[in-house]
Amino acid sequence: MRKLNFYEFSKTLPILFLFLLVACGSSHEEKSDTENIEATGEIIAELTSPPFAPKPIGSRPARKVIVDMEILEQEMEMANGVSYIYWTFGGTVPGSFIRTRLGDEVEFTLKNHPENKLPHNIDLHAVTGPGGGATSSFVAPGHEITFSFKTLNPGLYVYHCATAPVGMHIANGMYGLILVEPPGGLPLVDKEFYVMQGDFYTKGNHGDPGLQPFDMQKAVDEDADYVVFNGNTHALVGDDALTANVGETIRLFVGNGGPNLTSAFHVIGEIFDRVHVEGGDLVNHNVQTTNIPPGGAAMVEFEVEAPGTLVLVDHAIFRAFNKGALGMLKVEGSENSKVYSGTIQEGIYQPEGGTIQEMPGAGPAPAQPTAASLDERIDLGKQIYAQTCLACHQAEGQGIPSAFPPLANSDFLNADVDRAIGIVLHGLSGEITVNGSTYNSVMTAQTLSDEEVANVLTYVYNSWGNNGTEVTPVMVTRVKSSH
Ligand code: HEC
Ligand SMILES: [Cu+2]
Repeated sequence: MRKLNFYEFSKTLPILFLFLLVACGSSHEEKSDTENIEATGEIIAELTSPPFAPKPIGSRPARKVIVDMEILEQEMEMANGVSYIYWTFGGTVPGSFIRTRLGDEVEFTLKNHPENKLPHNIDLHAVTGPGGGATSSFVAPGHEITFSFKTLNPGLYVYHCATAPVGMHIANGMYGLILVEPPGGLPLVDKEFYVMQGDFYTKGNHGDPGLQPFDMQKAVDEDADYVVFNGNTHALVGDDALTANVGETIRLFVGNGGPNLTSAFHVIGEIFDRVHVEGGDLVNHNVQTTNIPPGGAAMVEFEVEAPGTLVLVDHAIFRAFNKGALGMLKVEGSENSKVYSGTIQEGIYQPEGGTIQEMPGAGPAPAQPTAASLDERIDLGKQIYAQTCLACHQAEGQGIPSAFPPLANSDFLNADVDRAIGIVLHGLSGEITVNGSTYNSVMTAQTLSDEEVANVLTYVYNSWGNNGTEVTPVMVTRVKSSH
């Protein structure tokens, strides 16, 4: 390549300057323009569950878009024989896909199902405003809240719950994607899919059967048991694999909920023709692997030229074959020997990924156990604590300063057992003083059986320096009927 000498270079400078001026000028204009785009008329947003995305916006003008989303806490399968209590936006991990256009006015209603145990909120990275909406959307179980925002920047954005402890809400599956299309929409493709990676932390190791509670320490240590696409190890394999036909153009909306791990997103057997890097305007071409950080996204586009099974992985490859970050795109059609001679054998990756499938089944869920001794009551209570109370009162009952009071060595707890039973049964609000600090917050009523209330409180009373009281179901029933 010929080098410019200084003289030639100085001649090009003014042109360069002019170019920069125009570039800066236009981008400033764009931003103020988007604030002023008028939203006319009203539509109800089409929300879709993964792996599908709603219909493209096409040529529609900016509108008022009504989004109605329900938070559901529910047990679902993490892997064969392994289940987990997921906290979800819309009943799936990732949550429902929201598709908007630049300049839309989104009226967002967030509902927290009455049977949920925890308050939640939503932080949408597409929102310009405090906490991305989180400060306006905090909602307790059995309540709903509405807020609105205008989409000012096109791109693909993550949304997630931002309720303390934030990491735990995200680790339990509270994330999804919201797309803001430019006017006129993204170029049309034949198939679009919605895929989101997440890392999960369980008390047991990868594959240990049964209902697995969240493990806070492993999450802090970033020591994931599962790294998966769309919430579990099998969301995109077998009958649930993505499908396409030879010659089709594909767009993957790929997000990463984290909470911790950056994805080296790669499709085995394909080269990305285009990647909207970080979900923004910058388009890179001919990419093998793209980095997607937690709380980030990318749009990945390619044409499928030959039949066979393409394999979606996190190319930090132990995550794919040993932790679950593996999905499939089955391409059907006639051979194209110009591109590839021979078919990728389907299931070629199964022997390694298959370890997940070979775990012994957990069998039918056992009937609710009744404690026969104090030790058993404490054991059962410990499990309930991990699933129900830990999120707020923390693993060692230490609480969170000025948000959640401690249960460890709590003078308030130890002073009155009937009051403690009442708090778990009916919830608590208003100012209280625990170990000299005041709290003025809300604990929602917990939906537990009398036996469970007895067990969990017995566990608490027999842990962390508390006074060793045994709470029996009879005591719980008595408090209930005296109320
Ligand atoms: C959504 C968060 C949350 C969950 C889940 C939760 N609590 Fe609480 N808890 C609170 C808050 C907040 C307070 C203080 C309320 C106030 O300020 O009036 C509290 C207060 C208490 C108190 C009295 C204060 C103290 O520290 O001794 C007890 C006892 C208690 N909770 C037990 C439990 C038990 C047992 C569970 C599980 C069955 C549980 N809580 C689940 C948030 C929660
Ligand atoms: Cu949440």
